[in-house]
Amino acid sequence: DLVPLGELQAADMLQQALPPRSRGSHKGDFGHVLVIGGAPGFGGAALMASEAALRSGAGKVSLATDAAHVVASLVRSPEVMARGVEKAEDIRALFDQANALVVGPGLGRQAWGHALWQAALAAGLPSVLDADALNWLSEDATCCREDWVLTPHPGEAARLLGVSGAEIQADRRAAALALHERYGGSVVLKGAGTLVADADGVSVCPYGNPGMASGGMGDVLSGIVGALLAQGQTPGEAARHGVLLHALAGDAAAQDGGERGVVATDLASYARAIANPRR
Ligand code: NPW
Ligand code: AMP
Ligand code: MG
Repeated sequence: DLVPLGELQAADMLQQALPPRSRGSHKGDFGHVLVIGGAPGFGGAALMASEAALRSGAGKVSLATDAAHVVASLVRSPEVMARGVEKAEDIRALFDQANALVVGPGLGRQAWGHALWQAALAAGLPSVLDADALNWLSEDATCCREDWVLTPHPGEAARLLGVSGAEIQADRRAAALALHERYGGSVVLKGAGTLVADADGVSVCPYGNPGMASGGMGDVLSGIVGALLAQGQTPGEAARHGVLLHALAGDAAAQDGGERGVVATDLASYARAIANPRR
């Protein structure tokens, strides 16, 4: 339960709960995340998700994105195996190597994004669905899986339930539970006081701050949760621990210089410091 802990206690608990790294471990022990997203104009979202997955301990990270974004990804994060994909067949071979997917950051609402969404769904791997994957989920009315984590903001939640954003915000707990009922899995309803709802009940994250109200923050969260899924956490664990790590990192970033101007790529260094015990 995320509620009663102070920040330091929460960080201690998180360190205990994150996948351990034994002395003899190798990259194959920490999973392989495949991020699928980045339509023209939204390349940064997929890059931020893949970088966040790497920085959250994933052993390997691949990125399937529009070909125009491959060079930028290689320059920014050469550790990420970035592939330009034109059509769904281009990513099928990548599914064999991955053990968790992050689908949706910057995926877009055009035919390209829809084809990749459908291929990702058919892969049957544990998945984080964010951003445009949630929009496709609402349109295709797909139901239900227990091995996915849905990370809607209130606007995306409204589309998924066919109601207004104001109705979501009027009773966030009921909305999170309704999303779980309708779509299964672990549901992360983002925003101040992020909720996680699934078969284990509803948790609220008391951390995070308005400095996090800037583009890309949700894309970073999806990469963090994907990395925890790939490292063997259950969807419920990955959702709760990922939300906590993201919010504590956002708070550390805001404490270090103020809320205004915190950007999504700032979070990685703080998340790393929080996720690792002090030496
Ligand atoms: P309003 O009108 O602002 O009050 P969209 P998106 C509402 C990519 N990105 N509380 C909001 O409400 C993403 O990954 C790429 C209440 C509005 O109605 C996606 O693929 C970036 N309402 C794509 O862009 C950086 C809230 O939801 C609607 C709310 C579109 O994603 C940016 C907006 O949602 C971005 O991540 C809240 N807390 N939050 C990049 N650098 O490449 C949102 N709403 O239409 O789904 O647009 O979230 O920007
Ligand atoms: P997105 O809208 O998909 O980029 O996601 C925004 C991320 O930043 C989510 O994880 C939100 O919970 C977080 N966030 C945005 N605004 C706030 C806020 N005022 N307080 C706490 N967290 C926030
Ligand atoms: Mg988002």
